[in-house]
Amino acid sequence: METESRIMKNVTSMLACMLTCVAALLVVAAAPACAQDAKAGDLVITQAWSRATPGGAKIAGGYLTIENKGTSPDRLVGGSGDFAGKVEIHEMAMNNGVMTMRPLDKGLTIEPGKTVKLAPGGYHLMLFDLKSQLKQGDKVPVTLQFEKAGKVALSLDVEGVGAQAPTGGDHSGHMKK
Ligand SMILES: [Cu+2]
Repeated sequence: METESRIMKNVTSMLACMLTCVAALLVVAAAPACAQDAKAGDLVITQAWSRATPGGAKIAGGYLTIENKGTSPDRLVGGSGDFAGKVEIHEMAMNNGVMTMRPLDKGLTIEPGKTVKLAPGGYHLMLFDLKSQLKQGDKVPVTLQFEKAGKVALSLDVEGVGAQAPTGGDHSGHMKK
């Protein structure tokens, strides 16, 4: 009997592990599905998202993917949004073993034929002076400013507090609204 229950335990933990792996795969596979694409000139912007903020938080990060389908470079130079007092473009990098972030004063260049990803741990939009809490399922409108493509309006899909990537495929959050 004891052996049997031990086997059951092993099987259960194996199953749990497999389910976790499958769930992780699903999240990755579903990522590009939901956020609306925005186009401006030769630029295509996809997977724009942000993270839910704890109550009282005044800053948040914004993440997106920018593809330059043209033949000349463009540059993301700034942004704005009604919900935030200020939007900056930041870079996060290791500096002497310490994670630091700094504003990109000259903006972020997107070379022709290249895709630049703003994601946790790297480039990101920094949203300052939030007027209200960002909640999971919200769509937050922002306007990005590019040197050549000009202004581009899009919205950030707000994901859960600990999200590392947009969940895209999970539309349940949107439907609740
Ligand atoms: Cu930052």
